[in-house]
Amino acid sequence: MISPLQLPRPCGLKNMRKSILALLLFSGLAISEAQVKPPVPHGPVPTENQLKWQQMEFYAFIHLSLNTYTDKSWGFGNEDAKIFNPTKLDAREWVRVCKDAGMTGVIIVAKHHCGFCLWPSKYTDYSVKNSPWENGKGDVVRDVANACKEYGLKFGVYLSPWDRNRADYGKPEYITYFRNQLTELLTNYGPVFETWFDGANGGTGYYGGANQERKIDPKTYYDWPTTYALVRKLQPGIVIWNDGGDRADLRWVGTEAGFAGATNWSTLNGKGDVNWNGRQFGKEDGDAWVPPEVNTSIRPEWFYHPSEDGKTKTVSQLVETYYNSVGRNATLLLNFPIMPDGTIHPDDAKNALEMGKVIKQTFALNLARNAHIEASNTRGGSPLFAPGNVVKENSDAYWATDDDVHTGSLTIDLDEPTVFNRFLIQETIRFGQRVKSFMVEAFVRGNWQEIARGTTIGYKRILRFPSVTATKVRVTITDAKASPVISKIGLYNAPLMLDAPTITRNQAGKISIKSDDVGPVFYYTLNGGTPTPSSPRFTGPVTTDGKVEVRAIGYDPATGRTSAMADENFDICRKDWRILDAPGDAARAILDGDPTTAWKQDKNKVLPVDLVIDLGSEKILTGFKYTPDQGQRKPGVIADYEFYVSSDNVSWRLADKGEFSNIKNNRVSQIKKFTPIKGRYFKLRALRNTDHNNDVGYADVDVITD
Ligand code: FUL
Repeated sequence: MISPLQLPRPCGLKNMRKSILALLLFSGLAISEAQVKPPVPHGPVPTENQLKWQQMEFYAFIHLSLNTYTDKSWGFGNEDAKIFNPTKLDAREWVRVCKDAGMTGVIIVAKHHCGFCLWPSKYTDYSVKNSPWENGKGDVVRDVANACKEYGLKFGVYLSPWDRNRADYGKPEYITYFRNQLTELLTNYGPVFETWFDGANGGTGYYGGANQERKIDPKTYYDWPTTYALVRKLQPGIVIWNDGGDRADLRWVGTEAGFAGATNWSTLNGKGDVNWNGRQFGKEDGDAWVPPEVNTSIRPEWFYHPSEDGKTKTVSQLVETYYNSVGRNATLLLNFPIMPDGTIHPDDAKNALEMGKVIKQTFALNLARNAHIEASNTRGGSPLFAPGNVVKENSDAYWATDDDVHTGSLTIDLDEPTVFNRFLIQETIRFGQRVKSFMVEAFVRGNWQEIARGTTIGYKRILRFPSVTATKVRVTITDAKASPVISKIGLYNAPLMLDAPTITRNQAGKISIKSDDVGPVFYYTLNGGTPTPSSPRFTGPVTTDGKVEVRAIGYDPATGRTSAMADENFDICRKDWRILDAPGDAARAILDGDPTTAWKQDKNKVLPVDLVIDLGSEKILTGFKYTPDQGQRKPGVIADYEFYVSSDNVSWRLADKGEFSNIKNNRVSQIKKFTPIKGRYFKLRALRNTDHNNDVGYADVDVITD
């Protein structure tokens, strides 16, 4: 309050009245501003550690172990420690790549399921100290921790709860061993931002020579609450990742393919089982804050396999992964499989760096930074919660509405026509996650037009759409659990990624063309001609029947750039096909034209196992195509086959038999040709799979006709 002594000196009655009025207004404002309180948190909220972790957004996983030398995904636990010799290992080089790619931390796999330790643990001999690397004096964990310190990245550890080397695995003694190792890792290497407890648990293993199958109950065996307490005591700033057992600080998204659900709640129920939906989308009314982390590898597998050279995710795929993780309220944990010599493969480094460059470039300039913003409602009318806060850089300020206002809009006046194709929005999550849905409109040539819609926001949500040129943008919160609290809004103009598009045809014969980016338009031909921007433009599925060669290019309307050409040959249309002996509709995944969907035979069947398809009418067959399941879990990749043809589904003629060569290492489609043979039914018989068990799976099966 201003005391009477501080009153401005009157100079005439008129001035005095003015001064008093100003004083009243000023003090009135001061009182009302002080009275407008920030919103009250709604539902579960993040801890300080979770908040800091989420701001890290993008960080790395490093997989290097004995598997790197045996070409396996999971070691059995009996591999010789002497094979570990990454002679060119330079952790500073790894961390430099991570930093230059825009990552903020590194999680090193200190011990994978095989039990081999990348640090000289004093509780086992199965570690680097018994390897030739650095004459047994090396410590990979120390090297990474030091490099992280040097480059200003955070450091994290993965310690596999499952240990296939230990004789005591499955007994209570192992838990003491596990905690001792955890204590080493969380005490001797400085601050640790995250610890990762892999869910893969129990099964066959060496177990100190027992060579047994050991089953444990992951819910009870590890006594997680006690381990969590230890972790938090040793590292007060840490977050714990754990999919199995008791709920930790972070959740898995249910897939290692690199995406979280577009609707994404950071909340989950603190107790009880979590299913696919819970992992992918969270639980709107969950009672605990357990945000999602997307973990995926830059190659198909986690460890390095020479057969995956050439399969590094492309820059467009990596950028897509970023939008499907960081852009969906998750973080991105991207893995580098280290090569036997201890280095990151040049392709992996190159694509990660390029991806980082694209992301940096895209989000460098918020085109709304100088905009004038108006809100349909501002909390208590107070400038503290003003709409303009959403474009203030490096500020904790936010826009909030009155408590009883759960919907509302912000109108962003850009002053001049502005081109953009990305919309970014963030909630101030320390008040809880509130928004259930929102819509974005652009003011184009005097009219409002909807350009994007979203469901949840959370920490960060990014929407992509083809470029628009607009003078104003309106964001409307259409539904929320409580009054919205928005910390940031951004408009960006991303350079389009122009890879050759993907062409698919579904069972009905409809052709689809798409690419990993949103924005390119596609031109195509159906007669083998070279597509150009004057060819037909793809605007939606194109119906075809019979054999067809489809060629397509992507085109950026803003720059006139075109992509490389994609070319696909399709044989007869599969609309009349029926898969016999396959209950339910799931087997249709074999015919849907989408190589990412697959169907598996009943797991109780024993090889040989048949897939029988009715083509609907007689055809002259000259070959067939098999595309194996691209997934990681029990794909059932057929290695040896027989192919039969029949006219009546009773008497069968063998058309071809053989092997799908190298299919274990390279799971691409394989085409087999044979002497023409007429028939209405075909039978693909699986004689052996690449894992020598009875699993049989198919992503796609097609025929070649005369
Ligand atoms: C999985 C493990 O089984 C893989 O080998 C890998 O370590 C990945 C990060 O988690 O569950």
